[in-house]
Amino acid sequence: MLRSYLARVFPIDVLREIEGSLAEMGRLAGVDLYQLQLADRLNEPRLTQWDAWGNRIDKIELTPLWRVAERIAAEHGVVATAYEQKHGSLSRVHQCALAYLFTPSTDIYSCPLAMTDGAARTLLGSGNQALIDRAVPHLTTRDANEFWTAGQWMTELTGGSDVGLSETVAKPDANGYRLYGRKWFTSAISSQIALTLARPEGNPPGGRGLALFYLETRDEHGRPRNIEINRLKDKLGTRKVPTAELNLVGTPAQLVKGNTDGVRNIAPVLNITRLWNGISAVALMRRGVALASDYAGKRVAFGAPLSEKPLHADTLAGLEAESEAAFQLAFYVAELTGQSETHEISEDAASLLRLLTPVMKLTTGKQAVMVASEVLECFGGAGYVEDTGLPVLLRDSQVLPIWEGTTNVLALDTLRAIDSGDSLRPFQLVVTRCLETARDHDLADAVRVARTSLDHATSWLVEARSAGQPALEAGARRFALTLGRTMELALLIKHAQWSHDHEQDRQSTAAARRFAQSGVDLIF
Ligand code: MFK
Repeated sequence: MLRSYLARVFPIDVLREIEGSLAEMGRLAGVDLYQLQLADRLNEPRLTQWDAWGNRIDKIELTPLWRVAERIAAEHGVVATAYEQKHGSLSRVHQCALAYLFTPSTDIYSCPLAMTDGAARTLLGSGNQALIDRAVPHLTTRDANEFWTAGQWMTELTGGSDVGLSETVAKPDANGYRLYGRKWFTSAISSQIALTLARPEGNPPGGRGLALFYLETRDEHGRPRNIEINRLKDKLGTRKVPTAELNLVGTPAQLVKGNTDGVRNIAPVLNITRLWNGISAVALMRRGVALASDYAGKRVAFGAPLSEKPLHADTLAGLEAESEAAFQLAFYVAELTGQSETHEISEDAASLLRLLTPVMKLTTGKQAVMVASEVLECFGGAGYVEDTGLPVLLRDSQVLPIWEGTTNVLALDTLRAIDSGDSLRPFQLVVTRCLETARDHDLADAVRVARTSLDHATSWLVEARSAGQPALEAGARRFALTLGRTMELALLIKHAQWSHDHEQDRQSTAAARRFAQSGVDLIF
């Protein structure tokens, strides 16, 4: 799937240039990192709050897998590739392909990398030259000794969705600001810097009264800078991520961009991490489907391998279709993100990107949980037993619809994106263009399904708007998922036709046909 997609999207000479980096990452993920991941299964990060002499140290120790993952991520440019821009807008796609290969073997090391990427993009767009000079070279280096990761601290006791309610206060001092407050859920606390929101004293309530701050988490001796780490969160999954609950007790920080509009100014972090969320979703789905398919060829029951049993083969085909469809959408958003970063994007495509980022994140997040759950079932009881290494797939997938904006929050964001940018029109155009490429008779039914669900979503929006805000909001999730699945089907159809024409391969055609039967229109 990855090879076929890359062959469609990359010019052949560029593909030859990048292929080596991807093959090497594939080897690392399939051999070295995978072995380390299995050996690291029972390890978890540790917080030591006090030293023997009663000093508060709040030391974090990562697991061996994460320490190696950090080095490999830096050296292989899992963030840097997007900033070196050796291949213009396609550098973002190249980077996402690296992340896609890297992610399933590194137990959510994608979290600090996503934040690092988001912070680099945000700082570069902020115009704050001092912070750009200070941090961006560290965030985008390939030198593991110089590499910094970034955190994002937005969630407070008041919640992770309505961040305008944040209670952290920023008080000016001679060198900038000092922050006071409690962050209830952070990304990996092992990061060297963080972007966070706080309200400068005297500012009004709400997201506009917040400001975006940059801070460095530790001093030159490795001690936290006026930060108390109260505990690491005891989570269902993502257990290698040292997610912390902390108090800011006069933490030195600097404004990134103005002293208001923190929510707007942190939005580039949200959009980049939502892209990472989608790439992680398709990567975990791929790992699960690959394992289940492999097992089906080996496990004999009722006289034959599972792969020869029609019902089991049908179940696997459904999972394959979901993961191929999700893959096409996640990587299409990567393409648009790349075009936006190199300023090669039209106004229509920019508003489409604004719409598709939440749509893609929410659609692929739900698919990842469903696929992981089914993958475990494909192994019977073994899928439920920890030492197979399978249950973690489900636990880690379950975070994908929750963090970086829940399904419902992003469904409402989808409506906002449509209202603010007329983005449904370019959405319709892209779907229609994809469907127009299909000439293969075997794709005709799938094309009809995509057309019908696009028409239904369009007419539903008109009706729901006239029915009033409560009706519009109540249907927002079904609407957003329908948009996501419709775009997935359209992109899959386009790819299937291309693969048929250029590779004489019918796999994507089979996936498109199957996906079309799996519920694309979810609006009742
Ligand atoms: C592998 C992945 C790794 C992930 C690791 C995660 C670990 C970290 C754990 C966490 O912290 S998870 C918590 C994450 N929280 C969120 O993602 C926030 C979810 N909530 C939202 O996204 C809400 O929609 C939002 C907070 C943005 C709504 O807040 P407001 O105060 O009602 O903001 P509003 O008025 O909608 O937007 C303010 C401005 O920002 C507007 O611009 P203007 O000021 O010009 O009008 C919006 O257009 C703009 N904006 C909001 N979202 C945007 C955006 N602009 C661009 N893109 C967006 N996505």
